[in-house]
Amino acid sequence: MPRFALLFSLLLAGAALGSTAFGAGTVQVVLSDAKGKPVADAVASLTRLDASIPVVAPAEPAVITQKDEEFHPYVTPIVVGTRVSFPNEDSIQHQVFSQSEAKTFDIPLYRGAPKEAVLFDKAGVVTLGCNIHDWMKAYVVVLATPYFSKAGDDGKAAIGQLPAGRYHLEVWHPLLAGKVDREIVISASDDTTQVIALTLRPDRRIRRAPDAGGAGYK
Ligand SMILES: [Cu+2]
Repeated sequence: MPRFALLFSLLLAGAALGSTAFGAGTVQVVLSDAKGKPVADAVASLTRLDASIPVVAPAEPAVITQKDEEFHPYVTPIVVGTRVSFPNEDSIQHQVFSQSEAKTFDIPLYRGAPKEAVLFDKAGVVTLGCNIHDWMKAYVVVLATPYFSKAGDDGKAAIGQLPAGRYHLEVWHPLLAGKVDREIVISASDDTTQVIALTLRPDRRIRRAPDAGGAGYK
């Protein structure tokens, strides 16, 4: 086959399969506070603007454990339709409740594994508490997009496998003041980095467990 004909058929194949056939992009979101310190536990999510992408909930529930009178992890991002189970690994009883609009529920005091996992069927942020240990707090971030990542201690959240297109980038953190809201364009097999300085409210959580010696959080 002459070279120009081969090139032409490759172009045709590319046009027929669409841009996703040429790979997928990755966005690395680098989050810091106003002083430049990395921000852990922030959830970065990308919502496609030029196509609607369905979310598929995992068959297995996510797990938020109660241990040493705290919820672990502190922030759990999931997609709409995911169930979450709340095993209690302490020897004392805990309760779990939420009064958030995206999910209101109440699991009465229990030890061990509660009877069933809780279904999160609406997008939004759900604040969890335990009604006998009021310092116990955790967040479930329920997302209507499959493209998200939670920042580690280095403040970095990587979102991969992104088809080329226009996306709305959002960042959520329990202490975030204001909003992070940008539109970005991903080209296939392109790696892009978004560096974002977050304005955070002061962390006023104080642990009041008797064995905590009144120590605050890091
Ligand atoms: Cu508790």
